[in-house]
Amino acid sequence: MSLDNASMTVYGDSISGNCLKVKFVADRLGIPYDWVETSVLARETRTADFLALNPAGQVPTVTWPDGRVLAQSNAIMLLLAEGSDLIPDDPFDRALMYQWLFWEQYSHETALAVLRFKKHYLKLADHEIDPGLPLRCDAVLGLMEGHLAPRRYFVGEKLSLADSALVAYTRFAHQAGLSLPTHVAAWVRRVEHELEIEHLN
Ligand SMILES: N[C@@H](CCC(=O)N[C@@H](CS)C(=O)NCC(=O)O)C(=O)O
Repeated sequence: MSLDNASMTVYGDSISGNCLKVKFVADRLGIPYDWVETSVLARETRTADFLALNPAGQVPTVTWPDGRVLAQSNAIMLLLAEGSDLIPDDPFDRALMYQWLFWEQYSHETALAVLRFKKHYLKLADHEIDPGLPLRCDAVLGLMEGHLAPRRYFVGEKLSLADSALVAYTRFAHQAGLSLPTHVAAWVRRVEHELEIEHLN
């Protein structure tokens, strides 16, 4: 499929880091798209029309005029970035990028994004939140800090999809009541600058 001549539609919620990942990569690579704002809080991902598109009822979901549909933020980013400098040429560096993408989904997003949602959007008090969740966030940020202390990017000393994915919820950490360690904070600014996205706090 050529992405050049088939314009895509992104069903996304602007408050969602997973959706913003798709925007970051498409904008960076100059890939045109129509953005259809789809609110999770308003349950627009649970309408019959949306579920017909993506039975998982989740954004981001991307469609093309020929009827193709693709979900999962990291799968979408990987498709958009195919052949670009956001995916390392070296096979081992590429595998490291996948390593961080899988970690992002399994360990990072499930901690930082969930804590942010509970605190910032559901307005839950601390005593209503599983005490293990902030601890998992601290562990995630500690691991990132250790990795970034001697380097500027997650893989191969240049921006890759690993950075685009991990920055998405890390830059919202203040909304989860978390403060970023030094090297993580500097990396967020660096990646925001490279992707030309605004700094939030
Ligand atoms: N692993 C998926 C997660 C997608 C996801 O959880 N999306 C949320 C918004 S961030 C959603 O659509 N939630 C609505 C729902 O589950 O009802 C991805 O990376 O795209």
